[in-house]
Amino acid sequence: MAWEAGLDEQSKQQALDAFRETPPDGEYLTSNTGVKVSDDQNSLKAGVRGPTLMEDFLLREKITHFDHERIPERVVHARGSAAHGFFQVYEPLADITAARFLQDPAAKTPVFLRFSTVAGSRGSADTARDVRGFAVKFYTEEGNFDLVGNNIPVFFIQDAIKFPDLIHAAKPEPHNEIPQAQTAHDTFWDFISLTPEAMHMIVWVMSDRGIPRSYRMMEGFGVNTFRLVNAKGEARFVKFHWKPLLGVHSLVWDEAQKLGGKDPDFHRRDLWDAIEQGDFPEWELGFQLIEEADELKFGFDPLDATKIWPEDVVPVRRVGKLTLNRNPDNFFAETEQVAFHTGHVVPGIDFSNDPLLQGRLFSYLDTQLTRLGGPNFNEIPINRPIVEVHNNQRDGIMRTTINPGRVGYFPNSLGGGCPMQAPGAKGGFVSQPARVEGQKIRERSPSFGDHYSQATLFYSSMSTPEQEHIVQALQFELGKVETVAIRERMVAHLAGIDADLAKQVALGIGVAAPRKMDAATAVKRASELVLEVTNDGATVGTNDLTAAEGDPTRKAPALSMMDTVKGSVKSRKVAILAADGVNGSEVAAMKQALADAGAHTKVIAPHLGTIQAEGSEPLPVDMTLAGSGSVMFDAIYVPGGAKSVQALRAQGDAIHFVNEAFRHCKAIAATGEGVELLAASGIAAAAGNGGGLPDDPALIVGRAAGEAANVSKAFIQAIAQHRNYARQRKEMIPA
Ligand code: HDE
Repeated sequence: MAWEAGLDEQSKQQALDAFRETPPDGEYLTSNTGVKVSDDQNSLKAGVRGPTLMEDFLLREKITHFDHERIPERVVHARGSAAHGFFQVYEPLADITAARFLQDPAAKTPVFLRFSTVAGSRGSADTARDVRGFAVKFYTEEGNFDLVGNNIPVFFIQDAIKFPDLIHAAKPEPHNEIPQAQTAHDTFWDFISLTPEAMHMIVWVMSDRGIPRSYRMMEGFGVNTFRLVNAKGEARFVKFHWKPLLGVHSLVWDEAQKLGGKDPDFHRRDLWDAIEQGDFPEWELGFQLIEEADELKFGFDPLDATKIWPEDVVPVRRVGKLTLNRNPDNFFAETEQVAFHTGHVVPGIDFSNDPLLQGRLFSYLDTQLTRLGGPNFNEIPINRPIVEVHNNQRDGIMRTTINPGRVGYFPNSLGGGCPMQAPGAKGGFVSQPARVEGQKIRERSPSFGDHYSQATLFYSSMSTPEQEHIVQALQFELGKVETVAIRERMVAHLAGIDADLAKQVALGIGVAAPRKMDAATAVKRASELVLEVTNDGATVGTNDLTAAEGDPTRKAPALSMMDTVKGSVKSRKVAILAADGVNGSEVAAMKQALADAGAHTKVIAPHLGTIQAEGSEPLPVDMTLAGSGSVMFDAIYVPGGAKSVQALRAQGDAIHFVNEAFRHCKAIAATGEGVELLAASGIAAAAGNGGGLPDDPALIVGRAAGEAANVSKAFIQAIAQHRNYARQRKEMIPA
């Protein structure tokens, strides 16, 4: 038979198995009502060449189900990936919260964590410049707690009423639905340039935090201020943090854009592969706490979501660890149908009056009604709590619970009074009493009025390469804005953040740099603000900044990614460039050294299958030069073998591979004749001393046979530094 030609025995058997008559596990194909289906390949027709019959209930059921497969995508955070795991607290936290899942270090609380981008549609690329969602569902013994956060600790706006405008401005423009998953367009910057409170968040999004290397290498933040309440009823304000044990690392912008084409699923694949390979991602949960009595003692208002609580002023206490260890079985059933809600809290966790949080408390429940079709979304397996649900809510679309009996109300006597209310002492949720008084008023508290100090703090705390990246990001984004007045308005705001930042961006986008004076007069600083205001707007005092907050030259070390966790190559990906004739023992030694250190390697060659290796068995090829790219890897290695290197030198793709990795500041190693490929690429000129190759800690070469061990050691050290951003003259490399 023609279909068998060229197939090996195993493939032939698999093809035959697909059509055999007795399933190995006894599971026959059925309709949704359980009727076994005898033929799922042909519809019911009047004669083999005749029309299809309406009677075909199997065809109609299958097609109808298919027609309704899509549900509305999330209005924001539509593109996401998720995984299962567990959370363990380090020590009992009874002194600060009554939440039971935060008491027993031996207990493992199951979690489901969904990461996302905000602006793009479900099918958009992972590596767009954007905020990343970081939403955790804890399935606790006291019900579900959702910590719905982002990878950036502040937000664009202070009041929820502005959210639809922000999102309308950021999404593709409504007349032509362009651009997808990008903020580099007029409507976004029009809105931002008219919204000074967004400036702090803007510098974060334009920084490298907007293009993470991996979901596994991002921080997470609850953003809004919550309250923790202990069993004695004592409350404290809290900000939630997630600290990745792999450190915080990013892509570079050129790489992020190329990955959008080469591998739009880059982050999704990275998360999936890491978990499959046993490289379980881990984060520590952290709390920043402010006593209620100290609410107004800082240079920021704790209710203002556009402000951080600088970690040098309010330290982060690490209280436990989250581990992701299982990929979902079904994307739709779990990742797509999971429904997070800021209002899903457990006793011991309560809200603050942050006006952004207050609006979110309404929005998340409301949106699930449309997205998941009705009020029963908590019955979907991924949303179901691990504890039993007893209440008098009934019916509705897709109700699956079957409530027996005739009692569906409270109080009742016919049901023995059940289900009964649980007082606080029995674990019932009791809202923390708080005094509320004030004028009914549509106004912002004056204590929310400083929109620039923390943006300045962020920018000043960056290292030089990080500052350069912010300038380049703003030049790119604002360079796409056609309306000159919007570009000018933005540059004026930037001058309020940093005069030099404004000057550099202005130059790149062809507008005049504003005079420093203009910006300074437009900007209110925390030190000038009256921070102590009562709920009805009356002023009761002025703010005293702590010495650290008042220092204009201050840097907040936690903001820069340069001092993040480094030193490990665990789960990093290394490309080995090779062709026929590659030195097999060099490849084997490097692979072994990298594997021992926890990194993963892929052999990249001109064709798939195997390549001949000198001195060893043929080497299986993982990817082709044309089907991969340096952007998919953290580092590259070029082994020796005269014939292999000669073949690679003749391939533009191989030269490009090297150039691009160099341009993106990645670690590059070569041994034996492999060094000649580096010398033949553009990097020799950029490196300064030509074929001798450079004095660059992330460029490691060993020509002599005995040097391989030293090379692998230095290579591993360089990969563990993530990038060598200080690499000189990288801009001259065309990549
Ligand atoms: Fe959301 N947000 N948001 N948001 N948000 C949604 O809920 C909303 C905000 C965040 O993986 C929606 O189920 C309002 C801040 C994440 O399923 C919606 C406001 C933060 C996710 C919604 C905000 C977030 C969402 C859309 C301003 C960081 C994805 C689909 C008041 C702390 C969760 C959905 C997932 C999703 C509304 C602001 C994080 C419409 C009104 C601040 C991670 O309800």
